[in-house]
Amino acid sequence: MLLLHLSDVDEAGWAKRFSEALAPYPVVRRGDDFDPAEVRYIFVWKPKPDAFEGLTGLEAILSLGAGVDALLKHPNLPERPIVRFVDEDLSQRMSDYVVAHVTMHHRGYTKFRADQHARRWDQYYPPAASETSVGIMGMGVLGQDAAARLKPLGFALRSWSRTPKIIEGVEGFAGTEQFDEFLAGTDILVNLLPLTPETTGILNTDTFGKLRRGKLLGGPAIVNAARGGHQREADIVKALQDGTLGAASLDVFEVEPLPQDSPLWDVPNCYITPHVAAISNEASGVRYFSSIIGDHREGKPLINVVDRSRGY
Ligand code: NDP
Ligand code: OXD
Repeated sequence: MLLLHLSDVDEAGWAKRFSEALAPYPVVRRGDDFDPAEVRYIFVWKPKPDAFEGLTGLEAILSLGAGVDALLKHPNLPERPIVRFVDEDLSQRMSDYVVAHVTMHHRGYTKFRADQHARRWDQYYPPAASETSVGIMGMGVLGQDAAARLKPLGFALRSWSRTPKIIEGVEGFAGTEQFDEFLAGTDILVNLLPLTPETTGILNTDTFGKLRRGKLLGGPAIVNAARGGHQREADIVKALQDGTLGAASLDVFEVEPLPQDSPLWDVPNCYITPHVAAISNEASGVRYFSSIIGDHREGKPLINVVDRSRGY
C-alpha cells in the first residue's frame, strides 16, 4: 500500500494519478480508512510530526522534493531508505531558471533597466559570453544539467563540488581547499547545492568578497535556486547596496514566504521569485515513483537513495 502525505500541494491530484498508474495496488491518503501497518511506501512533502505513526511495515520513504534537508530534520523520521525526486522535467525547469538569470546578469539587465527608467542612452557593451565565467556550486543532477545547457551559449564554466568531477568544458574544483580558487575566477555564481551543515550560510559576505571583479559592470552576480538556508540575507542586502555584488537572483529564502518587512523586497538589483525555479511535475513524478515502487515490489534495488550521513 502507498500512503500519500503531502502538504501545500494538490494531494488529491497526485493520489488520483498514482491510483491509475499503480492499479490494482492500493493508494491511500490521510483520513481514508486503512490499516497503517499495511503501508509499505509513504510519499511525502512537508510531512506533519505524526506522519509516520503506526507505519510498522514501511519499506521506503519517497520524497516529492529533490532536496531532503527539511525531511531529514523530521523529529520522527523512521530509519528507512529515502528515495528523492530525480527527473528530467525537473532538471529542465531548473535549468530554464538558471539560464534566464545568468543571461540576464551577463547582458547587464540591471543597468539597462535603470537607464530605461531614467530615459538615458548609454552604450555599454557587455563582455562576450566566452569572457564571462559562470561558477556552479553543486555539480549533481541539477548542476550538471545547468552546465550542459549553459555550455552551448558559450560561457566559460567552472564547478565546485564535494568530490572532484571531470566534465568536458567545465573547469572543476572540489572541497573547501579549492573553494577560494573557484570563486576567484567566477563572475556569476550559481548555487545548486543541497542544504547540509557544511553548506549552510555559504552565500555570505566572505564568499561575495572573493568573487572576480572587473568583468561584469556593477560587480559579480549570484543566483540562488537551492535553499534559503544557504544565504545570509543581511549580507546580501549589504553587498548589493555597497557594490560588492552587482545583482542577485533569489528563488529561495531563509523564511518562506519572504516576510513583508524583508529589506530584500526594496533592493532594486535583487530579483525575487517565490520558490518556483522548478516544480515537481505530477505526470513525470507519478511515472518516476510508480516505476520505483513497481521495481522494488519485483525485488529490484531502490535508486536515488539519500545518503543520510552526507545529508543529501
Ligand atoms: P545532488 O545531490 O544531485 O547534487 C548535489 C551536489 O552538491 C553534488 O555535486 C555534491 O557533490 C555537491 N555538494 C554537496 N555537499 C557539498 C559540499 N559540502 N561542498 C561542495 N559540494 C557539495 O542534488 P540536486 O542537483 O538534485 O539538487 C540540488 C538542490 O537543489 C536540492 O538539494 C534542493 O535543495 C535544490 N532544489 C531547489 C528547487 C527549487 O525549486 N528552488 C527544486 C529542486 C531542487 P558530490 O558530487 O561530490 O557529491
Ligand atoms: C525541491 C524543491 O527540493 O522544490 O524539489 O525545492
